[in-house]
Amino acid sequence: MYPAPPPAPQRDFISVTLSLGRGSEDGKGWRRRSCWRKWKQLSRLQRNVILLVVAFLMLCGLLSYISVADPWKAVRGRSPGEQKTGPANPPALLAPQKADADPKTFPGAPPQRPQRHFQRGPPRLPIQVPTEGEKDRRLEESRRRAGVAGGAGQGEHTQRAEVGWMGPVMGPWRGTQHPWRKAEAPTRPSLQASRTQTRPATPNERQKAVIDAFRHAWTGYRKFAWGHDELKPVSRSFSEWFGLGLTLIDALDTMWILGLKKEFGEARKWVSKKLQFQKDVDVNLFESTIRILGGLLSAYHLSGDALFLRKAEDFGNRLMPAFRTPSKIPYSDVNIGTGAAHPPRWTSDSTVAEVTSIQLEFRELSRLTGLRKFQEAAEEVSRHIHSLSGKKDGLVPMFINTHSGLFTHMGVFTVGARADSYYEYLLKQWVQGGKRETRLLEDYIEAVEGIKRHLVRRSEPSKLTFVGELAHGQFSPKMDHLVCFLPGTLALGAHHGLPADHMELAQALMETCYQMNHQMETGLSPEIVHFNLYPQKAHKDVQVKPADRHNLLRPETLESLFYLHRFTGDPKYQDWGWQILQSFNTYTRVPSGGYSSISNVRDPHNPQPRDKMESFFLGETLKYLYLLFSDDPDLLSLDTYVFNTEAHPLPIWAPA
Ligand code: DMJ
Repeated sequence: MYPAPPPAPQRDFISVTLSLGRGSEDGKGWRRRSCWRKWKQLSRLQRNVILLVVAFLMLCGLLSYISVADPWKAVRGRSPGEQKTGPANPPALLAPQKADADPKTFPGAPPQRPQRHFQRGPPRLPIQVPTEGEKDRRLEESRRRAGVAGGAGQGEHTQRAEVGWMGPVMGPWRGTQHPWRKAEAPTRPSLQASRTQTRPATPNERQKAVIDAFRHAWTGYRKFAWGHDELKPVSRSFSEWFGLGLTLIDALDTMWILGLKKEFGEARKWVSKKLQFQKDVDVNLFESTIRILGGLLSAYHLSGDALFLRKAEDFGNRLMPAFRTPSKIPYSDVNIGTGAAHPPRWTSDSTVAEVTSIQLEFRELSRLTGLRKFQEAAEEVSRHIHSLSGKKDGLVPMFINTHSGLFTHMGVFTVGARADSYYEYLLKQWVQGGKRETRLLEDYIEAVEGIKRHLVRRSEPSKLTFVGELAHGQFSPKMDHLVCFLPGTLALGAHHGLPADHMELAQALMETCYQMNHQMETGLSPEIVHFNLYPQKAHKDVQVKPADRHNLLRPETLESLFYLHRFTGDPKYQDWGWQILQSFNTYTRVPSGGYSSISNVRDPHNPQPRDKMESFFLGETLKYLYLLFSDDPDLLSLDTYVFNTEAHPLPIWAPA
């Protein structure tokens, strides 16, 4: 018995049998039949299904051809080098040429032909109405992605700059204005036009020596501290402060200016792939603003690469909780991961210099993003301090309380640590804003008068002009090396039309700062000096206490030499800077890579390396040296740029 046959399967599909090939046994019969007859034998439904399938397959083929062909075309269009590395920002990185050559080949190498690589950057920044909602943020972000690199149709709300062979040259300004600023007069966010730079950088011998020094420092950082905050060159390791690659970010624009294309590209890649701010870490508001925010903004302006602006905006947002205090005077520290902000453990005070030296960066961040909150928070602080009592002829105390908003530790006045960049930023904000904010100018001029009246004296026997300190009416002839920023700032003010005696004071102080280096056995200034006030035999003008003998590779003397040389053209300033560079090379250069701060500038036989290379050595010291040795006033023109207190150039906004 066979089991009953299974029921016929229900057909819920159409069977299409395509007989496109046959066995050899019936091949003859198949060939005799024409395709057409076979096609006719099919039902209408079967024919339609076949047509549909064929059409679908053709469509798929077409689409996959398009998606493969486009990138292929793009790859074939690039240079071999670019095909290999996938350039992060090809136009920008084309710019630096000459300095990228091996420094050893410089002396005898034939001069390269000038090359012109004009780029556009930062191109057509979208200026938008600030938006708070997430939907708008996303819209803004996508617009920025598309638009910062060249969003069309921005009309008059665009800015444009040309990036030349080495850094940008702001092109003819097309007048931008934030919608939210339209009603406000003082600071129209637009850039001054400047002369277009038509020549490439051909570093002179001294600039090549700076490039060599930078490369040596960078080699150490790259080998032993890559991605960490600071190099410890002697122990060939690193130290962390914020854990944000501080040296790398601080050095970005220096690499651009020095023409170090390869190094810049590598660092850019790190920023793109590794730098992230979602971290449970406390940062100091001031230090991270001037180094990280300033560094990113400047890298953005020079390279035109929107990556840096995105990072800057992200970072700026994370700093904002610091301003949430009863007085709106920000706390010194903020956790960029959690948003928790707080004063230092031992006090609820903030340092006056710190809370008044973040404005250039926050204002520029607002101008670029169209988000007014950054500028408002920072300007609220300076407005508050403008109207605060407790100053002495424009001089400010060193501390301010975050709860009461009042100055504390009254009666002590210095232009050194804790107050220095308050004075610097009064002038520089006025310059940045197109010289329209008279409140800032008045405060600055008053402060310079206060400095002259209360703090400036002359030493004996050489009559060096110096800036001392005042404590409760008592003058102290103590001067921090930090004060050596002042000659440069005074000269900058004079250049921008302030009284000529500011320039005279600048030149006198410059001589003193040089002597603070020159009179030391290593040729490097100590951290603090005391000047002799009494004409006694065998007393020297400059005296150093044992605890003050260290040198941290600071930039201030070189910073001022740069300004003084720029405005006077006197080559002696370059010669003085050259001497200091020699001293850095002799006493602080570590053979395996990097430079180290030292503990004793008075002992050339044992300067006692401290095993630390501060990020500002690359961010400031070497940058100012390189600029000092340039005889080209258009290289980062001081009519186009204002340098923040960490030497990061930011554009000057044009007057309305
Ligand atoms: C830098 O971080 C800045 O220049 C700041 O204004 C003062 N201290 C260092 C350099 O000395």
